[in-house]
Amino acid sequence: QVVALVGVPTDIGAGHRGASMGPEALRVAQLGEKLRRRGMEVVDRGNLHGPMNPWQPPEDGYRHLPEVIAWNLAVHTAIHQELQAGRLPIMLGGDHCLAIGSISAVARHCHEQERKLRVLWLDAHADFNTSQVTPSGNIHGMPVACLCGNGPRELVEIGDRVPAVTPDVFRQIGIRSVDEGEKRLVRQAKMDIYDMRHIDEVGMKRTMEEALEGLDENTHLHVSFDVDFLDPSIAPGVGTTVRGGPTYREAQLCMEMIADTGRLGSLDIVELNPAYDKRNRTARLAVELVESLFGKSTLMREPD
Ligand code: DIR
Ligand code: MN
Ligand code: MN
Ligand code: MN
Repeated sequence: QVVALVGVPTDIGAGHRGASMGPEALRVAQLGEKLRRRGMEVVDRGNLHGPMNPWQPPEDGYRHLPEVIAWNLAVHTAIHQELQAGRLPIMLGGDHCLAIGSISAVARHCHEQERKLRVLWLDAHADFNTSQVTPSGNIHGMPVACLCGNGPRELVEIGDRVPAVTPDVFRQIGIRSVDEGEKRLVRQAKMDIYDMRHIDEVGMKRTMEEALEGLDENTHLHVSFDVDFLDPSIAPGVGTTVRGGPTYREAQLCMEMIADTGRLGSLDIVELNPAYDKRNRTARLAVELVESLFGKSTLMREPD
């Protein structure tokens, strides 16, 4: 399996500047080299290009909508091309609005290959806002809603069908910040949310067993890893920290259990913001976790 790194250097959907530096921070933390050391073939496609961040206030509930559309069209094309060529794409974000482009590409690939799709959404946030309920207008708080058909036409229509996916493909893990209007929407859509209270109550092991239940050899597993999933004490380098996230060990177990499925087909690493970091430690942690996601473990373990 060949891994393709696709850098998307923009913070166009975020409420803080700096996620545009994420791709280079991950390269500096040696993401490609670490995966190569694990015996994988890695190609780095460099960075996609798109409009500058004009840093304007929201209009009609959306900040920078035309620019968000342009970036996501570029992401969709690039990620679909890698999947079609049989490679495993890793999108180096960039803010989380870019998951509209990447996951619509994965969904299209699954339709073409007649494969099932499961998306693990690792995040402090549900990212299910709409222009009606958003407290910020920031589109990085809306990608799950857009992918499910609830958003501006130009974003909802990216891909081969509308909606690109249905809510049942998602399993959201680590959630601990959902806005007031957004709570109603996630309930209406019956989103499968393993929030921090659930992880507190049953533990990460049981949570991941539940989230990974029902995968088979025909399922493509996509992981959308918003780095603010992690507790800010270990991952300060994100724009919107929310305390009470998974610890280092919980995050490692989460990644290792995903690796054990052998079904990982594509990955987003988003919201990494080196401007808020010190000594690139959050990028280095993200790379360590991605190594686990690709099968690094302490011992040679047999499945239970
Ligand atoms: C908040 C923050 N829910 C919003 N969202 C995200 O503005 O919609 N922060 N995704 O990372
Ligand atoms: Mn997010
Ligand atoms: Mn988030
Ligand atoms: Mn596939």
